[in-house]
Amino acid sequence: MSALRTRWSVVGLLAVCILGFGISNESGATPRVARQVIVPGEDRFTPFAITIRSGQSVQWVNLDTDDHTVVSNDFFNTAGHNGTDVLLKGTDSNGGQPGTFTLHFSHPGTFVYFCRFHAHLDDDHQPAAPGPEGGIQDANNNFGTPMNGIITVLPGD
Ligand SMILES: [Cu+2]
Repeated sequence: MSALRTRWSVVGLLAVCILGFGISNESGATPRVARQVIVPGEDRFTPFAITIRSGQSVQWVNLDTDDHTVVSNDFFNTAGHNGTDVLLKGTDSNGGQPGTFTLHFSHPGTFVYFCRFHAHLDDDHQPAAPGPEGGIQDANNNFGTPMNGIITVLPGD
């Protein structure tokens, strides 16, 4: 369990350190999309980790031909939107257009999520790769990486 906590602490720290520069300062009353998470033509979310401020929104854009999903991992999720389970249509099932989905985050925390088509949660609530039927194949032909991501929501300005 301590290894589990350490792993997620590292993920959160990396998100803050590496992606903190990507925080945009936007003015205006209406919430606007601060960051996008792209599904390229393969089974992954990119970037894996992003950081936003409370009051900002994130938009997922599925550029793949296949459908994917955004599912909240409620065991780790502290940023709201528990129970999220949304189909992110691929271009094949969406008239040639990328499927999109937007969430607005109104308080700090982490939003940990996965695609239930290309990952599942193990006994420790960690996303696990589904094997050759899905997930990300590396250069050595292993399918060790589940399709998942994390959003760190920092306090607002
Ligand atoms: Cu997927």
